[in-house]
Amino acid sequence: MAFKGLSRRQFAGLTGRSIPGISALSAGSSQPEDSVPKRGTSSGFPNGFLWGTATSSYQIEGAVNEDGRGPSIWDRFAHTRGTISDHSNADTATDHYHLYKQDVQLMKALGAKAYRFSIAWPRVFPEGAGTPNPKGLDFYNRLLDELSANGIEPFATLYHWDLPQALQDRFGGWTSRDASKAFADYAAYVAKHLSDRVKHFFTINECSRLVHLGHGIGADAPGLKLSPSGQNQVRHNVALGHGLAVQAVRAHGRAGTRVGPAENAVSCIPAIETPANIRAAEIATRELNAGYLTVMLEGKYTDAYLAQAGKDAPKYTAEDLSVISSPIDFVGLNVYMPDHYVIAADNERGFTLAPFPASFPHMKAAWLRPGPETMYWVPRHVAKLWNVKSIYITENGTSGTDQPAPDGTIYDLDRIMYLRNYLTQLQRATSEGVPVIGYFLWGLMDNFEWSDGYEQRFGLYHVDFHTRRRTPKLSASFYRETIARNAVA
Ligand code: GBH
Repeated sequence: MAFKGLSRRQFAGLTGRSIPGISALSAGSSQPEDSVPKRGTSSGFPNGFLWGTATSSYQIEGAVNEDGRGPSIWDRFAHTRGTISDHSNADTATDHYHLYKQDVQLMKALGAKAYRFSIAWPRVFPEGAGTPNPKGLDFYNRLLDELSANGIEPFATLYHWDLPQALQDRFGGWTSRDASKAFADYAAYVAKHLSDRVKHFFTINECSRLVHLGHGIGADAPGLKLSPSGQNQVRHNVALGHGLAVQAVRAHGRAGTRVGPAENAVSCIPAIETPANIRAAEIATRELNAGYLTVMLEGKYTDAYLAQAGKDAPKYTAEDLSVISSPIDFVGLNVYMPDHYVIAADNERGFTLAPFPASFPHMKAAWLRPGPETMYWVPRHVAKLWNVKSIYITENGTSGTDQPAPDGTIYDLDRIMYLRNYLTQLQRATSEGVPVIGYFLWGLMDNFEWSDGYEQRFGLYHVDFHTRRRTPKLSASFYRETIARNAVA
């Protein structure tokens, strides 16, 4: 099978142990060495802390024309000349649609007990609304059965940017609140059919990127460059879609189904950790996320947000705001980098944002500035500002050059450095009582990286996009050891 040559020998080689079979790669096989400090609850992560990996449908599935799937805005966008840096698309991507069983084994080999994936709306409703396509849902039934057979808990994202193209054509997608309503209908259908096995749903992945890159600068599908008022309305419609989906999951999911957002909150870090800067960073967090987490958790737009928008403010009703702020069970946070270092200031806002010096380092992706303390401050601010009781880190990771060395191994030491430092800061947070209860590493494997095509690799597993073969990078061993060391029986 496609697993051959992959991981066993390489994993064994990397860990200096002979590992006879795939199953032996799971968490149990990897006991801490004597020299490695044993982490109990005092020095490690809390009991029951969930370790997982994450992916999204369009980035990995491929099979875009199979089993009745309809086109999404990302199919259209990727097939438009000049949108994707390497002129690729995700027609095949990692071919996860066909290789999902193998991919579940990749998770199992890490000892990961949770998996965050997204459901492709255009598989379930090829036209976006109306008649569902049972064959599309069946793929997720197969995946869920496979995860369950391997002891991996599913966390499903309802929307990771692959809007059915039909809805873009019919009413302009998220520029219309009809999209928010169609999203709720789709969420209701998915919750009804999958909540026997999926206990945790995320509504929308990264509202802010969907709004800004998709409808502001046009770098993501649907490639629009709307006016400020147009963008503000999209932002509101997306938030409304989140709220309506929360209600739909509650109404149609089985008792005990949990739901929340998966946001890449604008991250505000105290430049120096003084009480005044920490307070300023909290204020900045609330203001700079006004159209996203703030409205979801407070049920109102901040005065500063509305004042700044002026005549371009979105049109909404009081009822909208109460829908948007429907109670959620947890907040999911995608944490990659510091967006702003904050300094307290005696001005109207109460803070200033320090400019980044040109010499500030970045990972392979130019936007990805490493700032491990982001992993501490973002969940801490969210828990403190809004009294949030449960937080999942829904994404964290980095791309790298990931070239195999002459011995065939991918020594992705930059990724390991990044992860080690971020996880140390995560542990700082949990040890201080910040209620983070799980962590999903992005990503399980290299994938279609949106407008970067296949040029940015974020996976723990390397994917050869000609053969689709998966090979663990050194960071896969790092993550496996991390999980094993922190697995508290
Ligand atoms: C995540 O977003 C996505 O959820 C995931 O699908 C993706 O694979 C992963 O990142 C890795 O990129 O080009 O200067 O405009 C991460 C947060 C915020 C990162 C917006 C890219 C755009 C920077 N993203 N940012 S720029």
